[in-house]
Amino acid sequence: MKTVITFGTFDVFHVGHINLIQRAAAYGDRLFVGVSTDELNFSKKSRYPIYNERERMKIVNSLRYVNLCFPEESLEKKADYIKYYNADVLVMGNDWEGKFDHLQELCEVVYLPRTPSVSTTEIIEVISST
Ligand code: C2G
Repeated sequence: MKTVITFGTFDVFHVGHINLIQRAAAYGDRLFVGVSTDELNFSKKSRYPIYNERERMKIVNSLRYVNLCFPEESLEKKADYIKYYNADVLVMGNDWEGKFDHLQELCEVVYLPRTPSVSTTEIIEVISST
């Protein structure tokens, strides 16, 4: 049983998110997803997500590719989550390229290309300007 783990905010869920999740799931037999908490987002981006963490986790948890969903409370806790969930592969979008190479001592680390031309930030900008 090969376990894949990935992390993200998944705010205003869009096709780029599902492409990443679908490809991540294909790396193993089950996929566990850490969803960034509202506080983690605030500390990184100085704003809260549009959808709160309960809503974002409900969306991610309802996807057929996802076997388990948990709150990601700190970017620095990735090693702890990998060990706790016995993950064999960490998959991240390539906006994080190289950032988690040190975790290769715990599991395989894979960076996947992002889906071009779609982002939560742009969606929010378009909606707020109309
Ligand atoms: N993604 C993608 N293509 C896009 C947009 C996003 O492949 N057009 C991927 C990202 O690379 C990431 C995942 O979808 O792997 C979730 O994206 P975000 O919600 O933007 O996640 P982020 O805030 O970068 O993650 O430990 C990571 C943190 O949880 C934060």
